[in-house]
Amino acid sequence: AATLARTAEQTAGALLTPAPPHRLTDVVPAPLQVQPDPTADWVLPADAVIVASPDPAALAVAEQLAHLLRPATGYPLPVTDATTPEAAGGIALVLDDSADLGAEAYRLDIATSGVRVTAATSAGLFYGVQTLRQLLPAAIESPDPVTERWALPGGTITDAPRFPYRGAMLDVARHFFAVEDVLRVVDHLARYKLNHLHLHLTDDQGWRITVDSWPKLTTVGGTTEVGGGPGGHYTKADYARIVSYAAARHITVVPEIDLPGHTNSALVAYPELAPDKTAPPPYTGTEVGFSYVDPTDERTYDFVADVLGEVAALTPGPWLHIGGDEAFKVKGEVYTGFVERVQRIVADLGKTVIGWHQLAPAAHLDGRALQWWGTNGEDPTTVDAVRRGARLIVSPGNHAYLDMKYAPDTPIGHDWAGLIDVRKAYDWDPGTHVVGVPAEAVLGVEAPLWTESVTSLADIELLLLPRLPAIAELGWSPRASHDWASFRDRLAGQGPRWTTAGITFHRAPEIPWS
Ligand code: TNX
Repeated sequence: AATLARTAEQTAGALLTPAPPHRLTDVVPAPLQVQPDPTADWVLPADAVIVASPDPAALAVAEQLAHLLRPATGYPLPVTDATTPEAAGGIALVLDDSADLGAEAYRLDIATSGVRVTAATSAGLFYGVQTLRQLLPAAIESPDPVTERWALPGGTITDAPRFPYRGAMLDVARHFFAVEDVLRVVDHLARYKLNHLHLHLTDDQGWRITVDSWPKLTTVGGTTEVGGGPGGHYTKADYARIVSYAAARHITVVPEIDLPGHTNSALVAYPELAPDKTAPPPYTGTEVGFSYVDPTDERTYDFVADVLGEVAALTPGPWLHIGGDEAFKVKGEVYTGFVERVQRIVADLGKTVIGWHQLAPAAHLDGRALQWWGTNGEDPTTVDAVRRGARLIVSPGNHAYLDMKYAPDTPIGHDWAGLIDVRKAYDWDPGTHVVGVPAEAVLGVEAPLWTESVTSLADIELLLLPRLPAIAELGWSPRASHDWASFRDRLAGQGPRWTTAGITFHRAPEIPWS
C-alpha cells in the first residue's frame, strides 16, 4: 500500500510539474557560446516591465520585444527607460559599449531574478531579442492570447556573427510582389539574424522601381512579368517603406539594377538604349542572355547615371548592385569597359559596388564585392579578382539558390544547379568554398530566390522555409559548431513556431518535425 501511495504521489507530482523550458541551445542560428544554468530558469510574470537604456534605438528594440510578446501572453508589458523598483524581475535591454562586445554581438543572461540583454549597439540588442524569442514556448508566436507558462531556460549566451554580410535576395522582376509580401520576407530574415535584403529590381520581364527622369521604365517597362501577368512596380514611397521597415530590423536593402544584360524591359520603354535603336517586343518568357543596353552609345551612360543616382538617393545603405550576369552579347573589352565605367558612376555616388562574379575581369575599384554564384568552387578568374582586392559574397547555385527544387516532386522551382534539400543547403562552408579565396576575403553569404516559377507569398515561403535558416546559420554561427544532427533537431523546433504564426513552409522529410 505504501508503494502504491508513493507511486500515486509521484504520478500526481509529474502531472503538476510544468513542462521544462526549452534548452538554452535550442536556437537557430547556433549561438557562439552557451552556458546553461538549470537552477536559474525564469518565468515571465504577468506584471513584467521591459526596461531599456535611455537611448531611442534601444527603446525601439524594447518596443519591438513588447510587440512580439504582448499578443500571445496578453500581458501589458510596459516599456520604460527608468530603472524603477518595479522593473526588477523583468527584461532589461542594456546598451554598454564597455562590455567588450562587437558591433552585432550581444549577451543574454537569464537568471531567477530576471533577464538581461547587453550589447554595444541596438543591432546587438535586436539579435538578443530574436534569441530570447526562440527560447520561449512556441505558443509565443500566437496572434491571440494563450494560457502558457512563459518559461525561459537559465544561463548565459554570448553571441556574435561569423560574417558581416548575411543576406537573401528576392527577384521582384520576373514576378512582381506587393510591398506587404516583401515586408513578410523581411520578417523571416530578421528572425534568423540576416542583415541584408537584396532586391533584384530589374530584368527582361519587368522594371520595378520608379525613376523620375526615365518615367517609362515603370509606366511601360513595369507592366509585364513572366507568364503574361500584370507586373507592377514600387513607387519611391513604396521602396522607402521597405527600406525603413528593413532598417528597423537592422536589415540593409541592397538594390540591384541589372546591367548591361537582363534589360529588355528598359529597351521596350526606351528604344534609344537598344543597340539597333528599335524597341524589342515585351518579354514574358524565362530565357536569359539575349538583351543589352548599347555600350557604345553615350546616352546609355546618361541613363545609367540617372537611374543609379535616383536609386542611390533612396538607399541609405552603402551598396549598389549592378548585376553584370549573363550579358552574353557584350563580350571581352566592351564588357569590361562598360563595367568599369558603371563602377566609377557608383563610386562617384558615394556607394560601393556589388556585382555578380561575371564582373571579376574588370579593374578593381574601392572595395567592390563580387557575388559568386558558381556551382563548382574552382574559379581562377574570381580568385584573381580577389587577389586584386575584391571581397566575396558567396551564393553557390547548388547550395544557396532558393529557387532550386528540394526534390524532383517540388511543385515549383528550377533544377539547373541540382536539387537542394535542407542538408545540401546546410552542408558547405562559405569560408572555404571557393578554392583559393581566403576566409578573410569572404564578406558573407547570400541566398537568392529567383522567381520565374514563383507567383505568391505561399510560393516564396515554400522555397524559403526551411532552407533560409540553414543559410543563416552558415552566415552567423562559428564553423566549429557546424553539425547537421544538431541543426536538424533545432530546425525541427522552428516548425511549430511557423505554424503558430501562420507561416507556411515545406515539411522537408529529413527534418524530425514534431
Ligand atoms: C541565373 S544567377 C540567373 C538568373 C536566373 C537564375 C535562375 C544569375 C546571376 N542569373 O537570371 O533567374 O539563373 O535560377
